[in-house]
Order: sequence, then structure tokens, then C-alpha cells
Amino acid sequence: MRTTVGIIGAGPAGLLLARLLRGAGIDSVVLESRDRAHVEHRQRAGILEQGTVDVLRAAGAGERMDREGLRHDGIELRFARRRHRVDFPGLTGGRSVMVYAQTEVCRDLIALRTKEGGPLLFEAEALAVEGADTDAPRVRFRHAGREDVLECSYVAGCDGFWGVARKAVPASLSRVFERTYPYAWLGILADVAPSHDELVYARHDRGFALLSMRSPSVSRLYLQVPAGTEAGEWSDEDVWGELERRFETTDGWRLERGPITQKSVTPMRSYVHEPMRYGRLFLAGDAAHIVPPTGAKGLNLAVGDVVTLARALAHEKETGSPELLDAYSETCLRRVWQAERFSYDMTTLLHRAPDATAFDDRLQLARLERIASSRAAGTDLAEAYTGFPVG
Ligand code: RFL
Ligand code: PHB
Repeated sequence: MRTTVGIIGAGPAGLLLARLLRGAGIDSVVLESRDRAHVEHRQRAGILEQGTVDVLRAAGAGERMDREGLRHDGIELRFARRRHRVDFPGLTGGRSVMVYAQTEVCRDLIALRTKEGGPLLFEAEALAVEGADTDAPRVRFRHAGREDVLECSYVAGCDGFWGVARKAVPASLSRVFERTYPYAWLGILADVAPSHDELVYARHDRGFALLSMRSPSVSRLYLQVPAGTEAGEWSDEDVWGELERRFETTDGWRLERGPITQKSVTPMRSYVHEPMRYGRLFLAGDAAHIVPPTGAKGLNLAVGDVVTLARALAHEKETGSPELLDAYSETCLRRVWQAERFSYDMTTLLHRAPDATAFDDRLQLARLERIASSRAAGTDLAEAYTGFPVG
């Protein structure tokens, strides 16, 4: 099998890259190790930055998002049983975000790809990227019980944190920057209308809690739990009780309960692999970097990477100049490190570390008070949350 760009992974990065390349007249083949149902159902991100929304629209993949997505003009910070709203458009000159689940973005992109007949192979596991530093890189993969080779001009490693693409970069050229956190998120989906019309990020002495949503009738909620916790350790009753305690306010706000349909635990990690390019192999999305979910940045970073990559490949095709491809890693990493910084700040602002002292608690409250009382501090948060420019 032969193609111009071999794309490993049909998460948001790989699927959107295939779509953008098609728009630029560049052919690609997408290899995905899991089956379609798995890719379309795994629960992940919920928040799209303004720039991500614009990219999906321009790529012709925004129709259902515009019908069913929920535009959000702010978030609430909850601490010391009080509430503070951060007004995005007011602080950023009109920017907002969209609540539209990653599962839905992937479903829309898969439907378009399937309708238009672009090659997208499910249950096709990439085994290795070979010859990345030559003019003819190859992806070895297994599909329908057979081993095969995809010959390419370029390879896009969009295969997430646990993928194989990153392993093709020689250790002597790789630098990894990493931090793990001593806590995780227990996430639930519940069939109940969200108890607030915007997301609520709560700092509490017992730990962080987040109220989010998937639709006007489905709530998505998270609780900070110790790293290593198993979802089965928490009964539904315990989850609701703990959420109620952490969201409690002095003004009688109430959390509505409903049937829990899904429960899972997500570890928290910050990770950057540099560089994001080796020869003709380009890493994009979680294959190159991870952020803790507190800043809602992971999916949006993946989108930024593939926009940059598609633009660079189109530039090379039109002008013959590799200039933008050569700048790919550096261009992406500038934005990646801003997202790393913001995600770290939001995480340490809102979570309670197991070894936190009374001094740390007071500092967190002072940081939150500062955001609530200073327009400059509020603007800093609002600008980062609604997104940094791509490129
Ligand atoms: P993905 O989505 O992991 O997709 C990688 C794909 O590659 C496939 N794959 C392979 N295919 C072929 N051969 C191989 N050898 C392969 N190895 C792996 C996998 O099956 C998969 O289909 O990476 P991508 O595309 O880079 O997208 C990244 C995002 O998924 C991720 O950053 C976000 O979900 C992070 N994230 C959030 N991001 C946001 O922007 N906003 C949010 O609100 C947000 N909330 C979250 C999150 C992540 C979470 N979890 C579960 C980690 C909330 C949570 C709880
Ligand atoms: C989500 O809805 O899954 C979500 C929202 C905001 C975050 C993380 C996750 O910061």
C-alpha cells in the first residue's frame, strides 16, 4: 500500500489531519488499532476553544457542532463556599468556548471520511515506523490477521501517549520533560440535567471537583481522588455525597443527583517530548505531549498541531519549500509550553496535594482571590482558557 501521508491513529489529531490534507489535495491513509465503536464511544474531552471551533467549521465538519454544541461565555470558580464567575467575552474582547464532546467530534470526522471514501482502516495496528530519516518512510502494521507495509512520503504519528510513533525517534535525539501528580480524577457521566449552566471548578479542603456536561440532559462530573484509585472503590452514593460536600456554597445552591451511567479514573500527568519531528516523521497531539485535564487543553493542542502540519505539507506541495515543515516542531512547541504552563497553574491552583500544608492552602485561596478581584488576573485566565493562537 502507498500514500503521501501515512497517519497513525484515528483520534481527533489523525482524523482532522486527514480531513485538512484532503482539502489541500494531499492523499493519506489512516491506520487505527481499535474498532470504530471504541473510537466513537470513549469518554474524553468536552471543551473546544474558539480556534478549534473555527477550524472544524472551515474544514466542513462543524454542522452538527453548530446545532448541538453549547456555547459557553464563562466558568465559575468556587472556593471558600463562594462563587466567582469569569466572563470570557468581557475579558477577552469577545472570545468564548464550546461544549461539544470529543466523541462527537470524532464521530463527525469519521462519518465524513467514510462518506467520501478516504482510506480509514480500523483494527489496523501500527507495529513500527521505519526509515523515518530517509526519503521513503514506512509504517509496518497488522490488519485482518496479516502484516502489511504502508509506504509513504511522510508519517504523522497521531497515535496518542501509548502509541509506537514516538519510539522511532532515536533516544540520543529525544528529550522528555515530565511531571506526575499524586492525584487522579474520578469521572462520572450521569443522566441528569447539569445543576449549573456553566462549568464549575471547585477548590475545597477535601480536594478538587468539576461540574461539566455533555448535553442539557447529561452531566459530566469529576472528583479529585488519590493516584492509583480504582473506579470500583467508589459507590454511587459516595460519589454524590463527596460532590455535594465539595460544591457546597453559602447561598443554598443544590447539586441534582441522577443515575450514573459511567465511572472511570484518569491519571494526571504533564509530559513533553522534544523535538516533535524526526526526519519525515511528525508527532502530533498526545503522541508528543500530555497536559493534566484541568485546563481543558489536550484536544485543542492536538488540533493546533495538525493545523500547523497540514499547512506546512500544503506549503511544501505548492512551493516545493520545506521551510514550514522544518519549523514544525518549534512552532508547535511554543504553543504546547504555554498550554503546559496554564494546565499546571490551573491544576495546582485547584487541587489539594496530599502533603499540602496550611500555608499552601492559604496561598491557593490568595491566588483565587486575586483572580476574583483583579481584572488583569481574570483576563490572564480567560485568555488562556479560550485559547492561544495557532502558529
Ligand atoms: P488520542 O485521542 O489518544 O488518539 C490516538 C489514537 O491512536 C490510536 N492508536 C493506534 N493506532 C494504530 N496503531 C497504533 N499502534 C496505535 N496506538 C494508538 C488510539 O487507539 C487512538 O484512537 O490522541 P489525539 O488524537 O492526540 O487526541 C488527544 C486527545 O484525545 C486528548 O488530548 C484529550 O482527550 C485530553 N482531554 C481534554 N482535552 C481538551 O482539550 N479539553 C478537555 O476538556 C479535555 N478533557 C481530556 C479531558 C482527557 C481525559 N482523559 C480520559 C485522558 C478529560 C479526560 C478525562
Ligand atoms: C469535560 O467536560 O470532560 C471537561 C471539561 C473541562 C475540563 C476537563 C474536562 O477542564
